[in-house]
Amino acid sequence: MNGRPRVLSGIQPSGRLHIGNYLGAIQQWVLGQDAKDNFFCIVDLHAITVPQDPDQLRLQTRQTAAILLAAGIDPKKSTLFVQSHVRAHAEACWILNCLTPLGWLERMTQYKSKAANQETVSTGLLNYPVLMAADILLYDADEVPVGDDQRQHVELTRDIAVRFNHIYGDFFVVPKAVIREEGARVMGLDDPNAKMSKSGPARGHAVGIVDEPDEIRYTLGRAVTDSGREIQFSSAPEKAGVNNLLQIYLLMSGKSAPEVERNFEGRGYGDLKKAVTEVVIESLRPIRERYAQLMQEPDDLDRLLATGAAQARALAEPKVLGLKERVGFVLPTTSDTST
Ligand code: AQP
Repeated sequence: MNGRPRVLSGIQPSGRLHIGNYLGAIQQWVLGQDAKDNFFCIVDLHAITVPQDPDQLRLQTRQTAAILLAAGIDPKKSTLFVQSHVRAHAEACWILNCLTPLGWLERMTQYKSKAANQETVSTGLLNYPVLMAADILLYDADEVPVGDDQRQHVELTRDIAVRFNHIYGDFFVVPKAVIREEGARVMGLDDPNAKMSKSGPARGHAVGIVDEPDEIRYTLGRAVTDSGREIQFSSAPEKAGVNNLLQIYLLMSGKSAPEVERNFEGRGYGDLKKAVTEVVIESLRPIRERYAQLMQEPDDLDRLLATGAAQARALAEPKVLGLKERVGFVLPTTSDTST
């Protein structure tokens, strides 16, 4: 690790990955790769906290891996793996469940909003943040780069780590969330007051990272704006649509906020949408092309994920053994490989 901060972050293979996932998380993972010791996890155990079709989940898991690689996650610099390939995550989750007060979980806002959309709410959905704490704490991660929607879960991870350390003695690193100011919460294009989400409406809501240019034109062309004319960054609720488009433009173009505003001075919303569309299509084009190549070779993807899982296990397994030891379990003898 060479004294570099250790980073862990995850992404659910729960649907079509969108530019909110890209700008809130993946882009910062890629940009931080050289300076950090990186672990990126495709969190399939998290995905099943809401119902998933098994074949679709398998496909989405490989698609997610291919998107991350196409976006620039480099297996020589980062460990990329599938959560369920490292069983220490589920084991650590159980132990942490047993010291996490129910009330801490019941007040999680993501739980409340996701539960409201489910006919039957699984206990897994309630426990989701504890599993996320296990993901992070197993690797002694210092930093967790995420979008703003995950801020509360990282805070809870810190609380769980502090509680464990208090009861059993210093054992976990207490991590911090790393949330960029720009792109931390990309909003839905059909409703700029709701977060862009994989589980949003099928069309018009999100731009998928590997969407075809025509689909991107469709979505951004219909983006909700307002009845005014001002094209400026603004936190006013009535300007949320225009502000969202400007944020997307800023992050995709690499320009500064004053440059972006100057660029649109005296221009109308139609021009804004066209410019955002072009910059999004061109920024995502190399990712889409590389993704298509990677998806032709699923065996290569699986091999790469197997290597990542072996690297992850090298850290997670000793850590979970230490965890079991702390809470008082009799550890298996070295000849017993089943645990
Ligand atoms: N709209 C967003 N803006 C900025 N960042 C976002 N992230 C998600 N949506 C936005 C960040 O992407 C990373 C991976 O997210 P996730 O797969 O763990 O799931 P999520 O946060 O629950 O995101 P979704 O896309 O809305 O998925 P579903 O619909 O399945 O719940 C995280 O760092 C997240 O913050």
